[in-house]
Amino acid sequence: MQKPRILQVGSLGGSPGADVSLQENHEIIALWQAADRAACLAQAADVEVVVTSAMHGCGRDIIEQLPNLKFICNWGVGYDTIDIEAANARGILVSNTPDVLNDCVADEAWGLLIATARHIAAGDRFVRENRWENKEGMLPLGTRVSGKRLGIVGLGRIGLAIAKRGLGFDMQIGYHNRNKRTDVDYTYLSTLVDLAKWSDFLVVATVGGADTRQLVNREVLTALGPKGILVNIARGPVVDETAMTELLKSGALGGAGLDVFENEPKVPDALKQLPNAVLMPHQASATVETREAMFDLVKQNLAAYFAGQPLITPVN
Ligand code: 8YV
Repeated sequence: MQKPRILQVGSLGGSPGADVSLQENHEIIALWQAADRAACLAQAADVEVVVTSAMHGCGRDIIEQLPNLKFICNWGVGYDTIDIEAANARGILVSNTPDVLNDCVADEAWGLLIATARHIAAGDRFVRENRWENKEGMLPLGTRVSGKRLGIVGLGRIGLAIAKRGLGFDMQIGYHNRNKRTDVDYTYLSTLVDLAKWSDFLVVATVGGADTRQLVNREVLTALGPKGILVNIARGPVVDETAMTELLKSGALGGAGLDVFENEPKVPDALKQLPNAVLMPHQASATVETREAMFDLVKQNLAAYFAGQPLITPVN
């Protein structure tokens, strides 16, 4: 039997064995390996299915080149890099990988929070560079985490997992969503500035995309203040990166633990030079277990589509 043809926008190398596994059951047209992108898309004109990731996305340029496209299967929960409007206009189905990554993303948010508050990355450098042994002073004192106020921007599935961990640290939990949730009794702040003023730690866990672009702006960051710490495990463009860098540099913002950036993998040099920022290369879901589970969902959604069944985790 002929294998179904799929256009793969980018490698799923972050799930070990995923690219090979896809090739075993499908005829893969690998857009990211093509020297001539236009020619590759022309060759893929008959495909019904695109596999992509949050990083590689599937923009209007791709969608418009594929007249038979019926399904975009995304490896990742965030689909801000997929043109959902263009997909909806043509009735193209989209799936993502929700829930399976909530715990690991929340764990990493907490790793960044504690690493920033307690100078863990700076301390590691201090020891390795022999500055401790050479008695070059000491690290500055850290900020207490336990018992403080944890503010969450976007109390969705990942936000809830972050909040739950905060309870273990005896923290008060506050959040801002477009609407107050009725199923939790955490403190709801109706504006982001009020949440930032209230918070000792502000964790960004909202979806990306046009609606949340620069949501965490200069005013919000200023309200978080010189003792406040920002953590972002959502999407870089949700935070005004220029304002954040300036405020971190001047001390008007206390610290930042960042997994995501505005123009990945480019991180501004000014940010790299700041001792009060802890930087990670977009790794929040990057554990063996979670990446396996994410690819599993990709396979399940593909199998459901090719069997004419409803998708397991549809987006639209
Ligand atoms: C991945 C992510 O690193 O799920 C998401 O939305 O951002 C991450 O889990 C991403 O899919 C890699 O492109």
